Amino acid sequence: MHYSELKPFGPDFLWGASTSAYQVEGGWDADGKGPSVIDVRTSYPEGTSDYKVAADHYHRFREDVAMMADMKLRAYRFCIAWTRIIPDGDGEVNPAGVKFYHDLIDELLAAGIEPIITMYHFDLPAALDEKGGWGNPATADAFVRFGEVIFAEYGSKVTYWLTINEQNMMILYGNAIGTTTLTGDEGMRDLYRQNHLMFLAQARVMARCHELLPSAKIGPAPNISLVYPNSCAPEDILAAADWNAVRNWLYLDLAVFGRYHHLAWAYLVKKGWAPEVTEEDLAILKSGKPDFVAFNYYATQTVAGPTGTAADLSNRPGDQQIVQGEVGIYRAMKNPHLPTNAFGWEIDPVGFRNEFNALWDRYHLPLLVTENGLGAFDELTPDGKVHDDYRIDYLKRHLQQLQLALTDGVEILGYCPWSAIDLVSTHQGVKKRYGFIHVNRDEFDLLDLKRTRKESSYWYERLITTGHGLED
Ligand code: BGP
Repeated sequence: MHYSELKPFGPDFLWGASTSAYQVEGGWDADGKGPSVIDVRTSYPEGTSDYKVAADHYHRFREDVAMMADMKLRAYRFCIAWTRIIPDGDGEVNPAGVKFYHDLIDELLAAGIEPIITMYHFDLPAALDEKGGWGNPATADAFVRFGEVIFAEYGSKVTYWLTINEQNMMILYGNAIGTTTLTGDEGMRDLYRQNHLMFLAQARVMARCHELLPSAKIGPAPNISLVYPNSCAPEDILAAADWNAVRNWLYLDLAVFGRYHHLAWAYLVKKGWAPEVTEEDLAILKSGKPDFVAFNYYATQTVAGPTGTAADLSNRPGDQQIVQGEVGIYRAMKNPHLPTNAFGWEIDPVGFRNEFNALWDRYHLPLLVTENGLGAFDELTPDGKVHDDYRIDYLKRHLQQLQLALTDGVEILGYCPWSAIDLVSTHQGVKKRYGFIHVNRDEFDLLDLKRTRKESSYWYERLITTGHGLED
């Protein structure tokens, strides 16, 4: 639909930016922090850094918050590292870790920035991993207890809580993210069992949050890539419905409705990967309800019917945004209408609007964007600036579509692009930068870690303060 007038952003719209603990903090063993699965990892993708220093936000958070305040951010979405609060995941609470997040939250509130907290962003305590990780039901108990600790500590200061970041990526790319070391059918069965136990943990934590903090709001934060059919061929429509169910709706249907999507369940049964689900599980799943749906959006995906063999299901190397195809399910296609970024991810601003509408239509819960952004090889030029006009263009095109979705009638709480500050990317290290704020370090040379606001941060500030910047 075209409109001659657009709905304005409301005064409470959460203009924010995001990070995660392990990608930005550093201080990986500082002040009693225990190791997470990320810290004990022994290999990283070739040519990429580990996460031990990252952007050193742990030691420089006051300077970072001051820069966010300069940018006039109204929200900051960050993760509380479970291993700072409870170093071994289920034992003693670490007072120094608790203090760090009090200090960070207080600094944000003093600057008028709303904290939005992710409880878990890929960084499982290593001690729990040794005891079976999410595959051990005791991990869910430990997660609920971790939730109780942080709700009690920070609940009077924090309204918005996110349960688990991108549970779907932890399952679909389990070997890459470290959710399992098993491969083949055994690995997939293990992953979908862990997946089920994570849903139980999530439902319990949402219920507990509501009991302890009646005015708090809590929701899941999956990575949603709306799946397009490659054409109007009925086979393509079917394949898109199947892959949408397995990649996207499975995760949100469980979080919101407490049930498995029928196509996703049929897929799990067909593959022999379906977890055991008891009556008690179903009751737990229904007992925890989200107040909103948060989601990370980078791209859409396009699929065709599952013709062909394993060898020609996809012509591109896969990662979280590039599908690979699956025999008997779908064939991955490159969308000829979309450009790609330097890392091969398709750029689809209109897909953002499509996705808002699909999510609102399905769940009718307010939506919060917790990630969206452009990874690029930014350069600090001799004039001391980072001229990331390509990022401004990316963000502008996505926000134009967000405003159209608002006008369509979708309820949108806020926009927190990835990322507030440069950090270590999940797949491509330091050189793939996303931040509004440049951090002066190389992949392996820490240099001086000096912060510099990029041109995009000035554009974003102007948009937040004046409402201008989305005009063509
Ligand atoms: C999401 C993660 C983030 C972040 C982002 C970009 O999957 O939640 O942690 O890494 O993707 O991905 P990448 O760093 O691989 O470019």
